[in-house]
Amino acid sequence: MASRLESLNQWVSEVAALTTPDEIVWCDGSEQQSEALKAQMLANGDLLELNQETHPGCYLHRSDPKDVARVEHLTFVCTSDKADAGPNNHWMDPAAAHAKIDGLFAGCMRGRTMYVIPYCMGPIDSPFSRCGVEITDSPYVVENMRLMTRMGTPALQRIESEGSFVKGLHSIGELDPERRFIMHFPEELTIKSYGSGYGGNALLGKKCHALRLASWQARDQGWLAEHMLIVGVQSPQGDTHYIAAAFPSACGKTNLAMLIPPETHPGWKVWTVGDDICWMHPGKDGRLWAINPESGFFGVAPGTGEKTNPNAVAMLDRDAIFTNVGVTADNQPWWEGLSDQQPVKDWQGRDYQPGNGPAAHPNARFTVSMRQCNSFSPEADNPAGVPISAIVFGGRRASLIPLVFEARDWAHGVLVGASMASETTAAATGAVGVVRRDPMAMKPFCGYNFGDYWQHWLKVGAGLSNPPRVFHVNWFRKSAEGRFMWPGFGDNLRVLQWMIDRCDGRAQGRQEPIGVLPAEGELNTEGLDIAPQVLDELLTVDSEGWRAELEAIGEYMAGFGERCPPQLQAERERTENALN
Ligand code: SAT
Ligand code: MN
Repeated sequence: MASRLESLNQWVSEVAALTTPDEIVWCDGSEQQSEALKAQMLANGDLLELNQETHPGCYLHRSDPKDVARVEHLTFVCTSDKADAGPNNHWMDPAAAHAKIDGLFAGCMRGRTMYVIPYCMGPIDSPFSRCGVEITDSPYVVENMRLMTRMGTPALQRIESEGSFVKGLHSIGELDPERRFIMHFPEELTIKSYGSGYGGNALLGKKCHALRLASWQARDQGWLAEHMLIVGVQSPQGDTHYIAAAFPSACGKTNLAMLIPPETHPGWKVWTVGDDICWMHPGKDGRLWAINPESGFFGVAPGTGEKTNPNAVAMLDRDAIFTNVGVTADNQPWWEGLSDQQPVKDWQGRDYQPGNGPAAHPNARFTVSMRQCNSFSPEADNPAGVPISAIVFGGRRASLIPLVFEARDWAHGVLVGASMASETTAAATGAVGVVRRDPMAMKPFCGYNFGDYWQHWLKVGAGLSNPPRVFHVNWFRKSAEGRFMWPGFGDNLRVLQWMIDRCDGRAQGRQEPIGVLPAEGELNTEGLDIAPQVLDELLTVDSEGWRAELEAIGEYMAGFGERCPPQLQAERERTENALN
């Protein structure tokens, strides 16, 4: 017996009977256990040592080349009523799903060790945190979970006193894409994942628990589980506003979360509370209070460099796991956009040849504790969370969508979030660069019917006496020549500054049919190298284009039938009428 909680021991025994591992190890989160696991992985090639002089405690993992991203087409939400999963999810009948995946799990851990990982999503002492146990046969998953969650003995103690937990069963199986499923049973608070060792497919605390299952729990319990970064923006006067921002995977959440203010902004400081997931609860003061359920970053490596994200580069020189990056001649990790050094090996361990494609896989990742980040906010450990002043939605849109606009009010903000769209990225398998609807950046992560989810958003907002303001941004507008029109990165602070001016009543804004845009002179462009006509274009509302966009949004929402809240269609019509 390894736990004081009988239901946990019982489940571990059942899983062991099904998967028949040689050995069972309970993970306590200790340094000792972690060192032993790493030594074992170094011995069997799961991990490769990187240059320990330049990168102490850093290791490289090369995944199976056919296992490099989330697999949305193999990800299922298994609810007793299909309509509860909604058109936004792949669905399977729960009994059929269990039968199918248990067939794969049968005997799959023979010759392997089964690890039992108790973890807590959120600060151990926060009432907003939720716990789970992941069972896995991948030591790489154990080490990643140790960085990404509060894992081990304190989590187990909380689970034992609460008596309930999310059950996550994972096996890498044969890493065969034909024998791969990521299944969610929200009614049973259970996840079963087979056949992949990569990221969100395998680190079950992240997308599977903290978004798909948590969004379901949040709906029942009156809170929001969202795909958002959380930052504190401190002004030279010393006041800090917390902002939560939703962008699809690989659209710059990590960069925005660690933003370094431009030289024109002395005295400004950005604090990182989280870079991917945000749980928000209505507070007694009528505001939304947010925690980051994670304790580490699983960030996209390519494109991360001194210019784009110096804070990330600085935190990656020690105690980090790199997955599918290249290496230099002196065995340092390398990816496109990092430095002028040349790679000698690519992500598959082949001699680097440009003809083979990039040295790092486009979805190559780093895993690191958030405590290593220079901009880490101690508020990330605050059990009460941080109060949210603004919610920001955004996607990659080459045309139409202005640099920034503010929704009229909460209900309009829900429409703005629900009608988000973005070009697809390498974070999931499939075509890259195709514009698709990605409401609240939750398309791959909402554990239930989007119609119900939008209704829940409306309900939560209606109960807030002091709701956050809601904005939409687009850092990715391109000129006719295909060049980005907005410099982005540190200069995005200028846009956040305008939002804070709106929150504090310093900026009047300009009323437009789609919402409120910065009035002439309100966006701080001091020292910014941008042509006035480019800025104009970034802040223009193209009525013609928007009419077409609203029509497409209407069609998209109609796909959710009766479950789509009439209030949302009404908001859409309001905008449409204003445009006409
Ligand atoms: O692979 S993950 O789902 O963890 C990363 C992402 O897509 O955001
Ligand atoms: Mn993400």
